Amino acid sequence: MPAFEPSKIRNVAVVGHRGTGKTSLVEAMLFQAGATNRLGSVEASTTISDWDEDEQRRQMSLAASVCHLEWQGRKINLVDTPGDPGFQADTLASLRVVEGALMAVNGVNGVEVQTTRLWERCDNLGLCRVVFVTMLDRERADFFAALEGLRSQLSDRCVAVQIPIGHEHELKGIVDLFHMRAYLDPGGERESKPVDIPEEVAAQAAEYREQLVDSVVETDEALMERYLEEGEVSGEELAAALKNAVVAGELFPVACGVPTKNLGTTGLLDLLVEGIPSPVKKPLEAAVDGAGPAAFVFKTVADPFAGRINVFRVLAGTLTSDSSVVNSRTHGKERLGALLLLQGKDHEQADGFPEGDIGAVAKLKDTLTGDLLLSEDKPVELQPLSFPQPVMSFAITPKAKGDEEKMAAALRRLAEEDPTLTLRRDEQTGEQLLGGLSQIHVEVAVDRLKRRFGVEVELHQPRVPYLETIRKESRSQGRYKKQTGGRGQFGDCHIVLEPLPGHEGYEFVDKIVGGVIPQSFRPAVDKGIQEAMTTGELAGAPVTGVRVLLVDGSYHSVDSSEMAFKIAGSMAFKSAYEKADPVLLEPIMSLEAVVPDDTVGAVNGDLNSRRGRLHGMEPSGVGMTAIKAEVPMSEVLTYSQSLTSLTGGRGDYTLAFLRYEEVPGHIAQRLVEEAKREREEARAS
Ligand SMILES: Nc1nc2c(ncn2[C@@H]2O[C@H](COP(=O)(O)OP(=O)(O)OP(=O)(O)O)[C@@H](O)[C@H]2O)c(=O)[nH]1
Ligand SMILES: [Mg+2]
Repeated sequence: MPAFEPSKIRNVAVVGHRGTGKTSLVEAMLFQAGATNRLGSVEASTTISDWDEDEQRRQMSLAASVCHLEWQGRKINLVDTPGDPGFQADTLASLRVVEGALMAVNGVNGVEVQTTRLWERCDNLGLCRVVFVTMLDRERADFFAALEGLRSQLSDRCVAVQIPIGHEHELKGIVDLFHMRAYLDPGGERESKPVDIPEEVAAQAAEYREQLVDSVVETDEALMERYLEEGEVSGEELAAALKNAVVAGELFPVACGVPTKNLGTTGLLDLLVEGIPSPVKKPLEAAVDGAGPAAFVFKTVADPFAGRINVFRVLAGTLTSDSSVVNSRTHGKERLGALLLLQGKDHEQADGFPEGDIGAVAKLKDTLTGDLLLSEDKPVELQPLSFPQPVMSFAITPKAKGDEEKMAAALRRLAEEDPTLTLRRDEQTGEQLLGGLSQIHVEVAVDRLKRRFGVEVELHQPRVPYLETIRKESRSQGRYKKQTGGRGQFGDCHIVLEPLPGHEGYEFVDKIVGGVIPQSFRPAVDKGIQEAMTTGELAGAPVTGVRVLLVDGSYHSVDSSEMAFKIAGSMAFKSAYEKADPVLLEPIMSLEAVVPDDTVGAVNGDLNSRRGRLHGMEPSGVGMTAIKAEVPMSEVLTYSQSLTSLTGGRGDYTLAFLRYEEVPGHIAQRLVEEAKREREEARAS
């Protein structure tokens, strides 16, 4: 493919709710433009963009896939993104490197949860949008209902530029309201030249054409005046005004069709060329203006064989192969070898990429998603990529003993590829925790560990990181005395424990007067106490929220040592702790679930039984309600399964840590007994 001027490039992220036909739509566009010779399908695992084995087995996109085609002398870069919220890292990153989004909407379901969320995201990023309503050949599909939903729930500036001819199984084609021509269902072949509008939809087409013209002229005062005076405007004027309105985000054209039959693709491609601004018209990052090329890495593929591939968008200048750049995060030099032009999994070598283009590069030393590559090391502030926090985590162990290191290394590789996959060791429980955005997100990671890296693992429910604290002031003495043969050991201290506000932190206050404990031994008391606090006497959890006053003590000029005072400190703490009314604390999470209206009662009832506290409800998208609540972490470790069954898979949720709170008495009692039993068992074995 020849190099294109920046003004002839269009970058489009294809986004939408899960299963709305994005991958099929990308396939249709590639086919119609001649970038591929056959129309592949998701069902037969033959699409260009869902090339990954895991995607094909699950018949869903799991990662962003970059493709390109040529249409009307323009290069269109298409980034097909996953609709499932578990895999939104790539979707969110992709939206950062394009001028426009193509929003796929299911013609049966209309606006769905993820449609609304992505729309808001596009609003925040100021992206131009084109909507495409799919599935019009399916039973109960209704383009006009979907259009109404778009207008009432997303924006009243959504306007139809195409309407269907016929419906459901009798769908025959679509009308292009802009040129007032029709495209008949090509049945999976290439769409050919448009034909006259069939009589059966002529009146309806005229009606919607008028709405389109009205909406467009409303965005242009001069045009509006002429329209009111003369009663009509020329096709060219209308085209120019529509283009301006779409680029300015004042109108969102709504097209429609059936990607799996390649119906509606021609009109859509025209619309992308016309409506989505080129990188020249809408510079992405003002911060990199000026000297030299700059590229932003928005995706990283960790291939166990080919190594790391970084996918980037050129923000300024031209990036050429065999040149050298600086990573602004590491300040390290990176040598660019061969540059790659991506078409799904295939790549072709490229000499360079101009400003605004999207390309890839293999084998950089230390470059990850979110990094900026510059011609020289200079300070540039880019808005960092931000990703959602994991909502669920599992304790993960290798099936084969001794595979721990291999597992950790493989997980690090996967996390490079997907920053929302997190691996961390829980200091308190010692477990390796794998965190993700959904059940299926974590399952896919486990599959990949096995298939790509040959590590088989097991997932367990993670332990809840309980804490302990005190509710009362108390005082105790710790006295350690030992006489064994030669030199003895002696340490003696008196301490007072006080609860700290908010159950947080630790303070050590030295109140010794007159040197009853020499200065040099006092830090040892502190150390002994802090060590004792790592495993509280109640349930073996760390103790927090305590102020310790060291008030008195005594020493022996020969037998005292740091060791002796450390032990004395620990003894004093343990005995004071028992008297200070200790209590267990548990993590409380804020939960936001979005569920179908008819399941709200069941979901709330279930949350109630999990000790949840409801904080509010509000409508969210068509027929959906957002529920906000606070729930103890221990009650939502496996919430994903419950929510799926309560909502028939239509609900989703996010969790975030809020604060620690006291565990209610009867539950605390059970936990304390369990911990006691565990400790006894550990001692016995
Ligand atoms: N009948 C019909 N089926 C369609 C249409 N568009 C897509 N499909 C089918 O719907 C299913 C989902 O399509 P995909 O293209 O994978 O949807 P997607 O939006 O990429 O899905 P995710 O990537 O998982 O979010 C596949 O089985 C497609 O063959 C359509 O217009 N009509
Ligand atoms: Mg897909």
